[in-house]
Amino acid sequence: MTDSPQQERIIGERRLRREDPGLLSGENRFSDDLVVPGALHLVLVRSPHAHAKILHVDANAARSMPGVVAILTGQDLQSEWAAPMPCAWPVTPDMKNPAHYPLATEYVHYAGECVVAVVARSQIEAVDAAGAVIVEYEELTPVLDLEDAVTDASLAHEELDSNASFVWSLDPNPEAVEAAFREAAVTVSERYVQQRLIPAAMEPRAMVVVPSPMGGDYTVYSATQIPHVLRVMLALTTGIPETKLRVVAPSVGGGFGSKLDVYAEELLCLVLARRLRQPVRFTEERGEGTMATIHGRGQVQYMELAANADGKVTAVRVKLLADMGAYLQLVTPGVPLLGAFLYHGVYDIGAYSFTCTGLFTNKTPTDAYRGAGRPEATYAIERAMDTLARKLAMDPAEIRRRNFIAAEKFPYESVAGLVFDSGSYQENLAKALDRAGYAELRAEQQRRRAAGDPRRLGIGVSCYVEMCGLAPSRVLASLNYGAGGWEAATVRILPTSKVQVVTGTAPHGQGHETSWSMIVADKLGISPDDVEVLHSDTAIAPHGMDTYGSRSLSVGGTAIYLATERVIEKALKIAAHQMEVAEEDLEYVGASFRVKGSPDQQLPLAAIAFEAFTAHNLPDGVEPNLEASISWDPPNFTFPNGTHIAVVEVDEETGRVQLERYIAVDDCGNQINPMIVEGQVHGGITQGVAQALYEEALYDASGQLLNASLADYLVPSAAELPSFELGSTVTPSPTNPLGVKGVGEAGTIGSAPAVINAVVDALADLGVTDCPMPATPERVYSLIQQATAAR
Ligand code: MCN
Repeated sequence: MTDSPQQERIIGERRLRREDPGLLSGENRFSDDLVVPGALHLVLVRSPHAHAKILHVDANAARSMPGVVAILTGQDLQSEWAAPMPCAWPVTPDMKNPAHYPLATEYVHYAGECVVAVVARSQIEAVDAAGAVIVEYEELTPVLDLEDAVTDASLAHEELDSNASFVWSLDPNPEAVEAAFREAAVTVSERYVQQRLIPAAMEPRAMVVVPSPMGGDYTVYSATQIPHVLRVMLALTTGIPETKLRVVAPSVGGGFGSKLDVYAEELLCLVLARRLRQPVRFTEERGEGTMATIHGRGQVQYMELAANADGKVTAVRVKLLADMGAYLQLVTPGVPLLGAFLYHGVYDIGAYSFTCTGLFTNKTPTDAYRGAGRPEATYAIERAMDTLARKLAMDPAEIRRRNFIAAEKFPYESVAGLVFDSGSYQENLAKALDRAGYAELRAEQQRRRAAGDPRRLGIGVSCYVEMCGLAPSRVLASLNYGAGGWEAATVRILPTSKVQVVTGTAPHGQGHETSWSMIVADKLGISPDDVEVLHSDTAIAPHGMDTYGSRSLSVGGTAIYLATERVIEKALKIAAHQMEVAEEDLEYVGASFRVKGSPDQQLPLAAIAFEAFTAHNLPDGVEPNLEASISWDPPNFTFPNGTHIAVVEVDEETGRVQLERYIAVDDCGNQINPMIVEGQVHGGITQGVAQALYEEALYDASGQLLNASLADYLVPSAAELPSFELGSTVTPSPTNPLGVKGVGEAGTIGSAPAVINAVVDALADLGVTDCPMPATPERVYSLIQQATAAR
């Protein structure tokens, strides 16, 4: 039996997100909204120093303050832990990973680290008592700069003999790389800095742990992207059996990777609830979250290209210093690896070498932030391609065209060992250039230059490919990742023919309820409104790998699709039995089974669902109920790709960069809901533009975060941005039956290099060849001054 072509398609429709009314009306409940009678409040005394020895904690005065229930130090809680805080990605066998506990015991390693837990009956009482706790420290020299860290002149962790946590290399053919550089007509050698970014999700982290009144069981409500993984990690770290833990992620207001983690506060709330036998809650303050929630990026990239005289790149060599921050969080060391395979970008290159040194510093730990490794890789190759074009006096679009992996080469085995599924990079570029009116933009740029117009025009092109859809479990094993990459789904048709979908994905802004209902409705020929999607509660959806790495559609959506297919297969058996015809004589059209060639003879799915429920007349060997469960492990990643073009105006007199236009052509394979796709691309582009122009976590010489509040850390809003001009190409992925690729990170991956390429392009005739991120007016102005002085 196959789908009938007559079936009305729902996949591909622009449908409004069913999630939004609840979010927009304030009806939805976030973790901090949950009313839990009798809940105690946890407030943390945090280290004010980046690196120090704890000499003494004096909590006597605080203990006698009103409402205080408990004040506990790291030593007091040490017996609560079955294991240190988890890092699930030991990228090398000899990776150094200093033991990390929720409360520091002897030393602190970043400003903001938790030192003392204060529990009181109200938030205000806990805050007051925390203010009365006196901690004496002996300050130690902090390690703050990555290029200093690599010298080991000072150590971030006193017990280690080096700041390096690991060195990881991918060097399939070193001789070929050497030869390519030896024989190159032209080489590029650049140093780029990926500044630290603060994820700044709209909802700060919040959690409440509720012990069951009978004792022994705990429900953990947390603003997390990973309820399933969190449950496993909470069990391993606290010794509480997994069976006694239920993790629920209520509505979650964004994460961007920052909620893909196991945090000290989650562990503390859990063990305090166990110890005190009462619910315990914690909600971070924004200024606290900017220090205590993970940061993103934080890399220094040494990027080299070898090329021949006509611009064909022959080798890419990358050396990376990656800032782990003070500790390895859940996937910290793996973040650079997600980019390690992609520094050659969309180009067909013969020789490749990548080495990454992961270094400890006395700063907030880093971890996955939207794109995780792939924006960094794309930035390096796309900036370097522009430099190469400039050296060869070629147009940036032309040099890209000459190097693209040709459309007919897919599936394409890359020099780094990946198999890219599908793509048409030429078409992406052509569409984007056309949409931008590239030739006219270049003419306008020349006109302004000739006229000495201080409003300089810059055009930046960036082409990207990413690997997402994490991930084939076997590949994850080869990278030493501590979990699988499958996803689970159950599809069940209830007696009244309403459909329930249970998914292991954990949406936090991506619109899964809408998308998953569309996949099922499309397959079953019913209305999406008849499909309920259940998620983010381990009691309801016991299996899952959660949401990150733009995996949810290509892995989780596929699992749902396959489970729906199985339900139809079972329904077919029942229908054939009821109708007394052979299975192969039936076709499924418009939510009914009908006899091929006799459309009047049909049995609706609704009738079969009821039959499966009463089980009065089922065929032999067919179990009651219309339900199927799947755990699907993808055979490969998916490889979304695209071309982005930024058009900026740089004011020569002030250094101000205005993003005038932004054109993006993305290929995420077949689109389930183009409106959601566009929304994802909008958000992603905004985050990449933010890195290019606005955001940077700034530290002073003692390791204090200088812009810990959102008054100082500039997160752009719609007011700073033009209306994005979006287009797409579609090369369906052959790795899954839906033909889909991820889109959740694509915008972020393509955008920062497009914007910086545009800024440098605007100033190139002055002799400017690079502009570090973020391209603040001050920075751009001083580049203009230096370039003008050097002329
Ligand atoms: N989609 C589609 N057709 C495609 C691809 C995707 O209709 N070809 C839809 C999907 O059905 C889904 C959405 O787009 O509704 C995103 O799907 P996918 O690309 O699979 O990404 P995930 O759902 O796994 O989301 C994770 C991704 C990541 S890694 C980050 S970081 C991120 C992002 O999503 N964080 C977000 N988008 C975010 N959006 C919001 N609002 N908040 C965040 O924290």
